[in-house]
Amino acid sequence: MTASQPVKITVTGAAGNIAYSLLWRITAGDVYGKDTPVELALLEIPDAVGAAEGVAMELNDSAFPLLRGITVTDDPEVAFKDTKAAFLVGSRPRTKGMERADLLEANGAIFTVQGKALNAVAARDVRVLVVGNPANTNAYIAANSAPDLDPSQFSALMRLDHNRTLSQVSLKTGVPTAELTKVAVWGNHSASQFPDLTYSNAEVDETWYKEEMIPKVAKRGAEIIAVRGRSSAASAASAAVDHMHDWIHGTEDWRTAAIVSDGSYGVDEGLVAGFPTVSRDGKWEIVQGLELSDFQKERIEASVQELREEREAVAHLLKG
Ligand code: NAX
Repeated sequence: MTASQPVKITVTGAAGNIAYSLLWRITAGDVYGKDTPVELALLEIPDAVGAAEGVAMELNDSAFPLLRGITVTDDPEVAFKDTKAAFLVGSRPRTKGMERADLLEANGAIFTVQGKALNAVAARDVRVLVVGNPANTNAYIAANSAPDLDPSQFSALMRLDHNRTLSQVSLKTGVPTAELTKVAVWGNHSASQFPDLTYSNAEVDETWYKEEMIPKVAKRGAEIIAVRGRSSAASAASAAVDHMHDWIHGTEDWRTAAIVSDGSYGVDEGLVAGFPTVSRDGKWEIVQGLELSDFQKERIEASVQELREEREAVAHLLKG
């Protein structure tokens, strides 16, 4: 890609909290690099298009050297036309009294439409990262609504869980996050997730790891809401940037990405689950050949079972 050709990047939920941080990081060049100009498409629901236009005004006011244009729209086919990277952040939040099944249903409707639109108009090598919850199952729905794209082009954000794990270990041991290796988070982006230190170089006490760290990381989203009064936003945006950056540029060490399973480690083929992965040649690859203990198998199976139940709850949306 030459410096004069901008890359089109789409962000949905553009008037929301996460986008307010994410868009600035993208436009600063933190995803594609400081020499790649960007053209942004901001997708919102009709009621929030006005607010997204305000976000676009502020982005323009930031005078980013790499910014080549912004489209604000409520039409997925406009937003995804020729896009190379889609951050699907917007989703229907869980409101008081809403059952998980209703949440899955409401989001299923959003992600079938967006998957179909990506299938129809996005660049053929588009990379899709679903951030909006329930992220894994929303990515599963989008991937299954896009038959002309490869399942490997769809992923869900579990890098925040990965980063939270690195951070907890670093705070406990004093070892900087960049020096910690082979950390991964398996399963669903939910309280059932399994942050796994089995292969890492972290020197921590087993009781702390199993009884304090795992639940702390798995429930960190709720803790942030309790303390900050609002859900994680800048840290989620930062993780989304890390995920897309590494997907494009590659990694040496392991990262966690929720990707479409090929059946590895007993995770049903087709489910979108967090795995230990590396990014090579522009693709996420599941780290192979790991021996799993009974403890690991149990934890992974519990989270995968939740993903199976979510798949079951949305199956009717994908018929026909
Ligand atoms: P906000 O409620 O601030 O913003 C969401 C925005 O999405 C709103 O402006 C809304 O109008 C828009 N939206 C809704 N439906 C849309 C559609 N069909 N097309 C386009 N836009 C649409 O939420 P925010 O704090 O930004 O969080 C966004 C999502 O990220 C939520 O689902 C949240 O649960 C999820 N998260 C996921 C994380 C992860 O690690 N995977 C962590 C952070 C966050 O909890």
